[in-house]
Amino acid sequence: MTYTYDPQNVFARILRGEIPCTKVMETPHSLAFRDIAPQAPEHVLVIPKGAYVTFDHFAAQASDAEIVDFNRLIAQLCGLLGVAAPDKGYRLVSNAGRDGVQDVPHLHVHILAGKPLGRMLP
Ligand code: D5M
Repeated sequence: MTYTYDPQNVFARILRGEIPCTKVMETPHSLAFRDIAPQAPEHVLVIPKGAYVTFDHFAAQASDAEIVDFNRLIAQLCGLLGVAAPDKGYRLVSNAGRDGVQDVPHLHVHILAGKPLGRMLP
């Protein structure tokens, strides 16, 4: 599979410091910041610093260090936000491609939490 990365996408511009974000945490390979249009009381986006378009692109081509860093950051954020399961809980969403209705073509995982989120799948 070939992936074409657009270096002008908004998250690439955030990573380059060209536009601001409300940073929550940063690690050597990843960045977490608040979503500009929150859909829940806690809505944080987690992105790798590398130029990956989707989860499948990242999982296939990123280094083990990047993949571990990204996943551990998500887990740390659940603790930092005070929403770790089973006490409270959260939802992770990663939209990919046309059918996934991905607006920003740089891999991002949404962490949604802070209220009962309702059932997503039947
Ligand atoms: O959703 C992309 C998400 O990215 C959407 O929830 C808004 C968010 N977004 C867009 N621009 C910004 C900036 N500048 N800061 C923070 N959040 C932003 P998806 O449909 O999953 O691609």
